[in-house]
Amino acid sequence: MPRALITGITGQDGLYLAELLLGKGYEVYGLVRGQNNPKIALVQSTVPEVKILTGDLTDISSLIRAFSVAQPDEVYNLGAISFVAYSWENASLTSDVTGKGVLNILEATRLYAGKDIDKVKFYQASSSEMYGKVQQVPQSESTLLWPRSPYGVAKVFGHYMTINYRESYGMHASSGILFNHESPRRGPEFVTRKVSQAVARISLGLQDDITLGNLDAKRDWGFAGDYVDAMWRMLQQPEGDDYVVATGETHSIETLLDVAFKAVGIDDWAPLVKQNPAFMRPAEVDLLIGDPSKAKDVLGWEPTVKFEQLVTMMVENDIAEQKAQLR
Ligand code: NDP
Ligand code: GDR
Repeated sequence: MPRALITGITGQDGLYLAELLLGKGYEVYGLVRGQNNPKIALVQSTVPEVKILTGDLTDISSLIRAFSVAQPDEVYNLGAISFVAYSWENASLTSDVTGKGVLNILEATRLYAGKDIDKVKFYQASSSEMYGKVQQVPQSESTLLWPRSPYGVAKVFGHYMTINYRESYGMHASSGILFNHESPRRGPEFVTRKVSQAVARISLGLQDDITLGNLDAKRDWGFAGDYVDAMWRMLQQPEGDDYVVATGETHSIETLLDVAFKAVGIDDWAPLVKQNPAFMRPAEVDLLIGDPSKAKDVLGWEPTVKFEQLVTMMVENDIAEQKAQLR
């Protein structure tokens, strides 16, 4: 039975990846931070077979300990401070967790492997946020990186450190440059879920309107369930490498609002949407659109959920959740 260690198990991707790996017969270990993390209950109810280990990406000794218990064949580093807006207000912490945390887990992986570097394969959750300022459209594995947030800068550090461990030590280390991916499990601070929750509540008469920031930004949004499959496929290749994972389509926040409101029968959403500069960012990533050709050709990976389907799924899920809370 193959063994996997996942950091960030309590997050959106951690849960989908755990489900995928358990379905393939893996023994799955999940790293959870904090002394009494309230999200342990979520992991236990969603994927009860996962074995929980305590640890933090900023504490290398906790990672070394986790490796000695999990004895993994595959490591998926999904843990991070992942909210871009928060990263300006907590830039140093974001650098420690999202940046240096990657070095900590790479080093723990190397120490665990010892002389047999082929013993373990490593996945790093890199991000389209590393592209930042638009240099090239669509963005591919060779596009220049120009991050526009402390989060993006920290991810660039982790990305190159992963490449460096591959080149220095021959480690099977892969970096997935994943574009935005969403689901009913997306955190409510991110724009898609903020919109799907608000639209659900407005349609049920529980909320009057929604306040957002920049409506012009464009993102390449896919479904998280599809994207964790790409992570697994990367680690099944003979060598580690870097791959863009995206749909190849982009949509603005305005289009997101169009589709979400349409799902509840509202065509004219303008009176229901307010804007507040508090939700604008000091520097914005205006346009993301990925070229997933390499993932398609080498990994045989393709997205299965279209944008409209994804947004409708999220709104319908939130309507059901809101109704359940009313009962
Ligand atoms: P989430 O924000 O949902 O999950 C982040 C996870 O990281 C949580 O489990 C969180 O734990 C954990 N974490 C935070 N701080 C630490 C720490 N100090 N030590 C260990 N774990 C920690 O993110 P997603 O699931 O959406 O994303 C997974 C990864 O992929 C992240 O690295 C993200 O940056 C990256 N990514 C995501 C994309 C997306 O569109 N979703 C696109 C590209 C990259 P806790 O619950 O305790 O806070
Ligand atoms: P992003 O996702 O920054 O792309 O990072 P987010 O959903 O936070 O923002 C997307 C775009 O929407 C605009 N926006 C708003 N965003 C939020 N959160 N709240 C608002 O009210 C709002 N109004 C407009 C933003 O300005 C932005 O342009 C996500 C995270 O999952 C990262 O961890 C990951 O690396 C990248 O996707 C790829």
